[in-house]
Amino acid sequence: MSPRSDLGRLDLRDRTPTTAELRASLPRGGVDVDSVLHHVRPVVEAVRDRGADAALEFGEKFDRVRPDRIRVPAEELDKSLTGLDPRVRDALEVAIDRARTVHRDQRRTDTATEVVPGGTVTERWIAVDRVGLYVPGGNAVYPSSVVMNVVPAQEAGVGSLVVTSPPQAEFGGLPHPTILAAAALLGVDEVWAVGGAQAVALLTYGGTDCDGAELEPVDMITGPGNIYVTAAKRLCRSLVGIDAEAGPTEIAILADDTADPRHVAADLISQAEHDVLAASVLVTTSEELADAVDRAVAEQLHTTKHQERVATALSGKQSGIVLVSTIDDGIRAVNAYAAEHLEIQTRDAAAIAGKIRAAGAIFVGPHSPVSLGDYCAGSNHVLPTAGCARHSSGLSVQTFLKGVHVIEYSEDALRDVARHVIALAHAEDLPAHGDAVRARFPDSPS
Ligand code: HSO
Ligand code: ZN
Repeated sequence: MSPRSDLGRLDLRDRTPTTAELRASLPRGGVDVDSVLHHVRPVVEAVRDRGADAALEFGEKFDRVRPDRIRVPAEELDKSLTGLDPRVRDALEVAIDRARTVHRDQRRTDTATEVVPGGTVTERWIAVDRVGLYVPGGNAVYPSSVVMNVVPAQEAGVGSLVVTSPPQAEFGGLPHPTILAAAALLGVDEVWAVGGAQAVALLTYGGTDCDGAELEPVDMITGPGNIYVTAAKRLCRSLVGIDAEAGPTEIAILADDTADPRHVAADLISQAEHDVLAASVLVTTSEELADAVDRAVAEQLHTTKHQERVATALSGKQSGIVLVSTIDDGIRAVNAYAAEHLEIQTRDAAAIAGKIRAAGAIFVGPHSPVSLGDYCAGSNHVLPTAGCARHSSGLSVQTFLKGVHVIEYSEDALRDVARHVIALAHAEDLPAHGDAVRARFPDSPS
């Protein structure tokens, strides 16, 4: 018999834990962003005070590279497309196309409600004017994340987009060519070669490139990054909008005895490949499946490329196998966990999926692995982590829209409701509020 993997086990079959107990006992990691704020604050302040010069100095210190110019020249974007592997180009085009199809459908339409005759409230959806998309460099080269950030922003109608990604010494101080190519395929022509906390600060405050070109500040910053990038976003969030803070990736799989253990193992490994802190959790009613997955993980670990990283992630406290007595207990467990990605590999998977109340995205049935959603399902892969799926959604067109109420009342409609406004103003001891209405009807009895 093959050996077992290092996945820990939690047996809940003899208990019915409360939601609080589930949250406390289910495997989960965590990143302490607060602990690096004191390193990041001086970086943000220096870029605020000295702009691009400071950003370049920090790049030289941390990334050991100083690009000639922060703004990537247009010819470099063109060149990146010429050099792109045609299979990767095809795949990116499919990913972009499917993401557009889904995100185009998300666009909300304005709604005009006639509250009373002559009194309307219209909700108008207005796109954020200028958005900065952070794309990490280094080990993680994710052109797919460029797609997942740019497409919803474009479909929302964001007029001005800048992609920023760390300069790479091996590419002559430019961001990774695949990142440039993804931006070019998406029609983004403004790319900055700057990374880390200094990139977030530069997006927030703006600056001037070495050759005098303006780096305009943005209204909102989205995109994943390391702990320093996240800390910088936290520090800048009063000045710019940010997306949710992305923690290490997570996959939870709810499975019964009908699931194929090799597929479950492969899917757990697939997300563990991202990061030593990634979480891979199997919740199952079947001890046989748990044992078989354990063996399959041990077997597949031998051949997977990022073996060490995966093994560390799977043996960490954030990963493991949870045994439950019934599928309803399993549903309660995964709802309490609120995973970034949740796969349902059970009988009647669609019906079980309908009972899920908290997950960043739900992958239903045996042919919907998370990797499909990472690249080519059409869904977005920027999703809430660390249990935030209890209250938040992934990136969508909606992220880049602001709902603005437009209020228009006629004289009669205002007269009709005036006494109620005055009564409430009086109840709140804000009589000037009432006076503002009364002033419009000087002849009416109060
Ligand atoms: N699973 C990651 C996204 C990703 N996977 C990018 C591959 N590339 C977080 O949802
Ligand atoms: Zn992934």
